[in-house]
Amino acid sequence: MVNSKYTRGIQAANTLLSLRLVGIQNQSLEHQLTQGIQEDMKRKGSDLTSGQLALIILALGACKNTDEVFISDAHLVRKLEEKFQAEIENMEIHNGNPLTNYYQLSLDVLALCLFSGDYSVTEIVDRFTPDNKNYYFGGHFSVDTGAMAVLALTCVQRSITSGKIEADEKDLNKINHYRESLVNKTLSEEKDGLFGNTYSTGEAMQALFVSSNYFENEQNCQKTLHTVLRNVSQGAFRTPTAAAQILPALMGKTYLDVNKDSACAHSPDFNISSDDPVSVTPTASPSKITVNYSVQINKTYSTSVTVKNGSVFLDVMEAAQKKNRTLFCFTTEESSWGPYVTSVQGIQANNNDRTYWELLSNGKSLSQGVGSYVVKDGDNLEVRWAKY
Ligand code: CBY
Repeated sequence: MVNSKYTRGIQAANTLLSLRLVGIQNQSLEHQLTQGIQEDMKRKGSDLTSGQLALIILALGACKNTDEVFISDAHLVRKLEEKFQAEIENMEIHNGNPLTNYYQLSLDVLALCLFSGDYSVTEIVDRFTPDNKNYYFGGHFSVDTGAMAVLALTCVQRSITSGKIEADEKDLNKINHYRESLVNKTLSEEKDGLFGNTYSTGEAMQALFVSSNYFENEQNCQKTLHTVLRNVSQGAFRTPTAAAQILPALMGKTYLDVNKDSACAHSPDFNISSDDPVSVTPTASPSKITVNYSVQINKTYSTSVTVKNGSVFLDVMEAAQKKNRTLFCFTTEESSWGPYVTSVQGIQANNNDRTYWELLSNGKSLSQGVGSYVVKDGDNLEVRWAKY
C-alpha cells in the first residue's frame, strides 16, 4: 500500500482510511492520497457512486485531522444523503434493486451515522432485513455485504442507545435481531478460519469484533490469523485494495473507530517492511502457455490462445479479441479491485436487471477479477452471461 503507485481514485480512499485507522503516520503519503481523492472527485463530479462518496468521507474524516474542513466546505455529508436517497428511489422503481449494491448502501449508512448525517431509522429497519435479496448473489450469502451491514447497523444501534438519535424500542430490537442474524450467517460461512473467502475475511473480522464474542476465544483467533497470514505470504493481498481491506482487522481496528475523539492509533513500533512477498510463479516453466477461452451467452463461443506465462485473465481476453473482434470484443471499467468487465459482444451488465459477466476457470467461479487472476497452462477460462 505504502509503495503503491495507486494514489488516485477510490483506491486512494481505501488506502488512506486503512493507514489512518492503524496509525501509520506518513505525512507526505497522506497528503498525496488526499490530493488524489480530491482530484478524482473533481473529475468524476456527480458520477461518484454513493459508496465511493461514503468511503471518501470515512477516509478524509478518519481520526481527527484537518481534512474535516473539506468535508464540511464541500457539503459531502449532504451530498451523501442525496445519493442514499437516490439508491432507495431506484429500489422503488426497479424491483428492490439499488443503483449499486447493499455493500455500498451499508457504507452509506455507516458514513451518515458516523458523520451526523440525516437518515431514517425506520427506512433502515425496512430495508436491511436479513432475508433481503440484496445480501445474496446467486442465492449465496455475500459475506462482504453482510459484514458491512453489521458495521452500519451496529453504528445505528449505538447512536440510539447513547441518545444521539431517537428511535422506537421496537426498531432498536429489530436492529439487534438483524445484527445477530447476519453475524450467524457470517459464522456459518467459516472455513479454515476464513469467512466467505480470503478477500471478505477482513471485513467479516471487523463485524465479528463489534457484534459477537467469537474472537474472544483464543483458538478461533489463532486459526483465522494463521490462515490470513499464510495467504499474505503467498501474495494474496498484493493489490492495494486487498491490503487496505485486511489491515485494520489485523491490527484489531474497525471502521467504527473512525470517529474516535483522539487520533485513532499510535503505532510507533509498526514495522513497514518493503520486502516483496514470496513469488508464487513457479520458476522452471515454459515461457508461453496455451489456454481455452470461451464466451457463454445462450451459445458457447470458444477459442484457444497462447499467452506469456504469468499472464492474467485480461491478457487472454485481449488476445482472443485480437483473433476475432466480433465474438470476443469486450469493455471494462476501473474499480478499486482493478478492471471490471462491463460488456462482452456488446452485451452490457445491468444492476437493475442484476445481470453481469461471471468469470470462471475450469467451471469454477473465480474469487479474483480479470486484472489479478493469473492463468495456468491448459486452463478452461470462461466469461458467462449470468444473473446474481
Ligand atoms: N465496493 C463495491 O461496490 C463492490 C461490493 C462487492 C460485495 C465486493 C465484491 C466486496 C468489496 N469488498 O468490495 C461486490 N463484489 C459486488 C457487489 C459485486 C456485484 C457488482 C454489481 C453491483 N450490483 O454492484 C457482482 C456483479 C455480483 C460482482 N461483484 C461480480 C464480481 C465478478 C466480476 C467479474 C467481472 N465482470 O469483471 C467477480 C470477479 C466474481 C466472478 N467470479 O465473476 C467478483 N465480483 C469478485 C471476485 C469480487 C471480489 C474481488 C476479490 C479480488 N481479489 O479481486 C470481492 C472482494 C468483490 C470486489 N467481488 Co464482486 C468479493 C470477494 O471475493 N470477497 C464498493 C466500492 C466503493 O469500492
